[in-house]
Order: sequence, then C-alpha cells, then structure tokens
Amino acid sequence: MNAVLQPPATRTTAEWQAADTAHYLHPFTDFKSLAAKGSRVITRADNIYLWDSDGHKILDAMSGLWCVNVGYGQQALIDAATEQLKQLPFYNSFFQTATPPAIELAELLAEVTPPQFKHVFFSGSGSEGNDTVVRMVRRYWDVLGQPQRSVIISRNNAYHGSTMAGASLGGMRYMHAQGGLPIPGIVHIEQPFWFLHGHGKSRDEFGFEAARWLEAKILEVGADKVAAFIGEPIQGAGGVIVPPATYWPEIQRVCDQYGILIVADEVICGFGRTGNWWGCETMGFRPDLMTFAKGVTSGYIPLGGVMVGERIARVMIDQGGEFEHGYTYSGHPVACAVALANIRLIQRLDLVDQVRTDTGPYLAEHFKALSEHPLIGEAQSVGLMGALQIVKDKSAGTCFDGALDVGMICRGHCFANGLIMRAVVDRMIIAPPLVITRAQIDDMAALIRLCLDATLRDLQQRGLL
Ligand code: PXG
Repeated sequence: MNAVLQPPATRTTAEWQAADTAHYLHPFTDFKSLAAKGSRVITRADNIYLWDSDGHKILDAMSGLWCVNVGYGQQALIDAATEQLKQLPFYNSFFQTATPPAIELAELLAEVTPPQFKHVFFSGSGSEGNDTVVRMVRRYWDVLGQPQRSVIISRNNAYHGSTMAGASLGGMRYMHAQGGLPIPGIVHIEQPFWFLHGHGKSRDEFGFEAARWLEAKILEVGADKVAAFIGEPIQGAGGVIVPPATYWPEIQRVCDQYGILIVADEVICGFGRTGNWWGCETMGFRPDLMTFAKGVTSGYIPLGGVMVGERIARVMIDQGGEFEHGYTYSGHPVACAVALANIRLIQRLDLVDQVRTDTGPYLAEHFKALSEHPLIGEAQSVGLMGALQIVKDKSAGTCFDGALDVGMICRGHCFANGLIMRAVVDRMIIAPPLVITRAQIDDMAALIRLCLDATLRDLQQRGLL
C-alpha cells in the first residue's frame, strides 16, 4: 500500500470535517453554513446502503445522485475497471484513434437505444453532454444552410447541468442569477407541473395546454429561428415532475409540424429508471438527440454522452466536415469498460423489466398508501422515481410558505433516521437503486412513513400546523 494514503479509519469524523472545511468547496453549497455544521462523511457502501464515518447505516433512496442503478459493490464493474486500468488506462480519440472499450460501448448503446440512434458522441458528464447538444444542434442547422435556426427552447425548473450551456438550458433562475446566464439563444417556457399550474383542469387537458405553450413560443420566436426543444422526459432535480400522459405526444406533434429537433435529456431517466430503457419510451416520444450520463456507469466512474439520431448524424457525417468539438475524456477507455460491464449487468439481471413489471408497480402501491398521509398532497411515481408533495392543508392542496423550508425539516428527519431522500422545496423525492427488492421497498416505505410522522409532530410543535 502507498504509505502516503491513509485508510479512512485513521481519522475521526471531527478530523475529516476539519480538513473538509479547511480545503474543500462543495458543489451547490453555502460554504459558510456547511463549515458551521460539518459534512457527513460517507466511507463505504454496499447494495442499497451507505455507511458514514460514525458507522451509521443509511438506506440510499437516491442512488448516490440518481446514478447507482445497479447498486453499490458490483464486482463485474470493479473487475472491468481494474482490467482496463492494467490494459490501457487512457488513450484519446481525437487524432484518428480509438480504443476497444469506446468502440464496443458505441456499438452496445446503438443496440439498447431506440432505432433512430446509431451513433454516439462521448463526454465526461451530463453537463458536458448538453454543451455538446448546443454545439451540435446549431452546427446541424448551419450545415443545412439555416444558420438563423439557433434558438433552443427549454423549460422553467428544468435541470440540464451546471456548465455555462447546461445551466443556460436549465430553468433554475437562481443559477442564471450567478454568472450572467442564460447564454444568448436559449429561451424557456413554463413546466408541465399540474400540481402547481393545472388546478381546475384535468391532467390530460393540462398536458395539452402545457404542450401548446411550446407552440406559442415557437410562433413568438419565429418558427424559422427555432433549432430544438430540450426536456427531461420526467423532470428529476426539479422535483420528479411527471407530465400528464398527453404532454409529450403533443410536444412531438408540435415539433414535427415546425421541423424542430427534439432533445431528450435522459441523464436521470435513462438506463431503466422509468421501467423502460429510456424515459422517452415511457412518455411516448421520439427524440432526435438524447443526452445520457449517471446510469451509464451506475456512477462508478464519470461518463456522459449524446446519442445522435440518424437525421442529424447523416448530415454531420456526409456534409458537415470537421466538427470542432470534443473533450480529453471523450470515450475514456476505463469509463467505457465500466459502462459496458454495467449495461451487460443490467441486461443479465433483467433490471429494466423488473422495474416495469414488479418493483415499479410495487413502489407505486406504497406511494398510493403514503398519499393518505396528512402531510402529503400528491404522490407520484414512475418506475423507480417518485415524489411526495408535502402540503399544509391536504383538502385545499395548499403548500407551506417556502421560507419555512419544510422540505429541509423533513430531510433532517430522514438523515436522523438513516434514510436519504432529496427535498426539492416541499417535494420529497426518491430514486433508489434498480436492484432494490420488494422487502427493501417495504423497509424504505416504512422509514419514509416514520420520517413523515416525525416531520408532522415537529411542525405541530413549532406551531406551523
Ligand atoms: N441533465 C439532467 C437531467 C440531470 O439531472 C445533468 C444533466 C448534469 O449532469 P452532470 O453529470 O454534469 O452533473 C443532470 C444532473 C439534484 C442533482 O440535486 C441532480 C443532478 C446533478 C446534481 C444534483 O437532484 N443532475
């Protein structure tokens, strides 16, 4: 063992926290308030469980960060990385070179994606994938002699990453406020969030209406200036917002009518999360481009990319000349080797079918029961992603004042009780590893109920209910 590296057990939690505070700036974090509290230090993991530096066991209902689809500790992925590190730890794919894992992964991705996809462009993350989308979409229209078609339409409360293009595509205003975003040529429409925007309408009626907001924006911008529409099939980081069934088919109709490209950001929905390989299959539309990351390697190692539909690939290949874009780690051989092992494991374990026919519906039963809880105004799940909307008044469907941060109060009870759930404002969200069993779903649902009960008591004690 390298004498310089200390095994985790050699430091106490307080020592880890002190070093963390002294040197480490965390993503999406108020540095000062974290320094006052100290980080929770995660030291190991297995299956759907994590352990922290105090030895507490935690059920990870968020799959790391929506990514550990096959669960922790899968030997096939560990072996694939180890073997590839020995064989060829790195080579690039810039100067007319390639490596076997990257070629084989491209081939396998073409097999597991919808039939319009035969080509892939690799990146290191979902954000970079979406930067590639912006470059490629604009280049496509350039090559076709329509350079004025450069506007990309996205949605409020979308999350497409944190790079300049990713954050611009995203619809988080607090992100735009830092760094002068969005970059030019990216505009947003309202999200298809029935609970917030659809009251008084049936879900289906609202789905049509929300899709027509796209048509209105296209006409406002000018149809000849719009390059593409981008959306997550189901918004993840925005709060697991499941659009009405009518929404995506109508989006498809509108985009077809105006010849506009559709980009599915499958970074969260891809690789079985929704009970199909791709969220677009679950939601019923046919994208021209698909961004992926996270589940492609189950998060064991960073990798992302863009599936490029034949409509675009043929133009880029046959008429495009050199595409002036790429990353050092595009097609990183170790990442690609892990992705190959991961996808083959998903296939071998039949995880996608299992989610669609067994664990997804089983989770939905539990969510139906949880929707009866006095704090819950809406419970939604698709496959193994779900949201529980906390409300102040269940019968009226009214929410707490956002400033009270009720979601964070609930998240605190989850932390204290060994459960990781995300809070997005007052929406508690989960996306457990796809290997989760029925018995583990029972345990997770029992923990969720316990935490909701604790939150309810807490809110009553604080006089907020
Ligand atoms: N697209 C989507 C749909 C995502 O969810 C990205 C792109 C960016 O991927 P990278 O690999 O660049 O992070 C994401 C990432 C959260 C949370 O709090 C979600 C993400 C990232 C960080 C936090 O739910 N999703």
